[in-house]
Amino acid sequence: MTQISALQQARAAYRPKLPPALNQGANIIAAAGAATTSAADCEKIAGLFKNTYGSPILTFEKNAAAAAGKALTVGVILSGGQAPGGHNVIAGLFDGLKSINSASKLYGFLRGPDGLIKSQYLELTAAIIDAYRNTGGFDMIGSGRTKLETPEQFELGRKHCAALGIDSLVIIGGDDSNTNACLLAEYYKSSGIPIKVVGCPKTIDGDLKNDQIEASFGFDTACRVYSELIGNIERDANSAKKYWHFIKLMGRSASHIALECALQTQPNIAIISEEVAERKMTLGEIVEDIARAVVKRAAAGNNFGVALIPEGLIEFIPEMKSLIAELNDLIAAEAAAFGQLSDPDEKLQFINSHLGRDSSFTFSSLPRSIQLQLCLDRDPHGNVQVSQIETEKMLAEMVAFRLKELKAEGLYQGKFSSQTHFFGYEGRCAAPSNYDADYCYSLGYTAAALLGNGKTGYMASVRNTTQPASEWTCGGIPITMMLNMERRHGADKPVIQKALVKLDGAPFLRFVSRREHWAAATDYVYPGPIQYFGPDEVCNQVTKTLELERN
Ligand code: FBP
Repeated sequence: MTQISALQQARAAYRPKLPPALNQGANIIAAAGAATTSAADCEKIAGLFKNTYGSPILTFEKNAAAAAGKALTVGVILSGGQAPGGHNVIAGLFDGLKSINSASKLYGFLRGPDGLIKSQYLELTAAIIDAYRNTGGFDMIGSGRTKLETPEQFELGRKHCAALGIDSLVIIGGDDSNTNACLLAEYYKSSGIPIKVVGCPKTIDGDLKNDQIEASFGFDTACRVYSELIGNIERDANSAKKYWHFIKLMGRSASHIALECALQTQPNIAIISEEVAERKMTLGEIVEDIARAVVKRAAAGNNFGVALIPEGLIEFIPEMKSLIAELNDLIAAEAAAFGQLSDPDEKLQFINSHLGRDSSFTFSSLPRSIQLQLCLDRDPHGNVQVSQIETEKMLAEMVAFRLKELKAEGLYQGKFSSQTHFFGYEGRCAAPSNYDADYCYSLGYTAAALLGNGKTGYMASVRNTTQPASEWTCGGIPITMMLNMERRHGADKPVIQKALVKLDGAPFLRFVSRREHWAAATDYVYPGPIQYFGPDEVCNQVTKTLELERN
């Protein structure tokens, strides 16, 4: 980085806040609670994690700074999609380790778990860390989606850590990466390998949270970026009064981002995938609901509006879910024959002729562009890459078609013209909000304190974050406590329970209580850009989701 922006320069000087327990440094003794159990399937999980199961919740309490602790040599890995604040986790970890003993060292494994497996790393010095404080992105060391899950990979990890003298690993990732951190911790402990493993909760999707983990980092900033953009579009829609905007929002599976953005911006429509699944809605019913809202607004002279669509929607519509499952199996089973086809029409014909009756019917009802997107390459786990499916275009097209029918029946007299957008990558690397800057730095610092205590199989936890940082608490949650057994790729596997939107939760209920009004009225809220400096109510607010969930 030869030139940095004025904002980045000013933000470099920002000193993230820490929970009071850590203000004197990370060399602090943890208070342990009672033994814990897993989220479900206790017997099976206990059997799989004989050495790490049942560890107590740990809390760091404010006490006098202890004398210097043992120097630690730690490796850090960024895993999965980018999320604002990742650099601050590393900065907090670095500062925490140095506060324990100035001779502590931190290595960053490059491009995610691959860096550990291939022994590609960078020693993180104070100069490197300083250049990235309070910045967005994961470019300090890069990230990757390789899954760390096999004993062969664990062995390579051991070998490469031993070569660098690494005694501990910090894995910054989502539910899958933290599940794997737990497997790794168990493997090393059961094999008598003295490498400790600690995780940190990351993902803009907001679906790694539970009673102990209040939020995954990055959600706050990403939602603020999207809400700014949605607000701008709402204002444009209300100025020009001629477009319906269909906006798809990231979130691989859960609709937390769409819900939070709806609460922040009050659009006319927001679809929540979890509700679609619960009500077993068909694609036709979703289209009908949107068309009805368009008709109603048109009758009041408003031929414009804004609709939010969660990225993961398609997999929550029962008929689409079956179709996608069938397509995944078909494309895997017929990979050779399917791979030979280059002509799109031949591909579609091949798929249609191999699908069962119901799926073939659903497939045929989709616009051609979506049919082709559903046939694109799968991700490394054999799943459809939902961010590549243009659900927003599909819905806009299907609503337009339905409105034509209604017009022909004399039931609609308005004008319908649509614009489509997808907001995802725009928010994943934004400079972290004050919340994420503080939260992430505290998570990294807490991870250092856990390692200073010689703990393994824990996730760093910082709590009470709806209050000022002076009231935050921190500690470690045994990852086994978050596990349950789920069917994955034909086998029962221990995984961290993914937190979907709860339909009886306060954020969704607030949305439900307001959505009819928002659909008919034009009651938009324009949040504007993230503010880093200024009054508390402008720059130090928590997300509506967190506020509603915790208060
Ligand atoms: P993580 O769960 O790894 O944090 O990633 C989340 C996410 O941003 C999703 O919202 C999105 O579907 C996906 O990553 C996109 O993945 P990619 O970066 O590989 O395109």
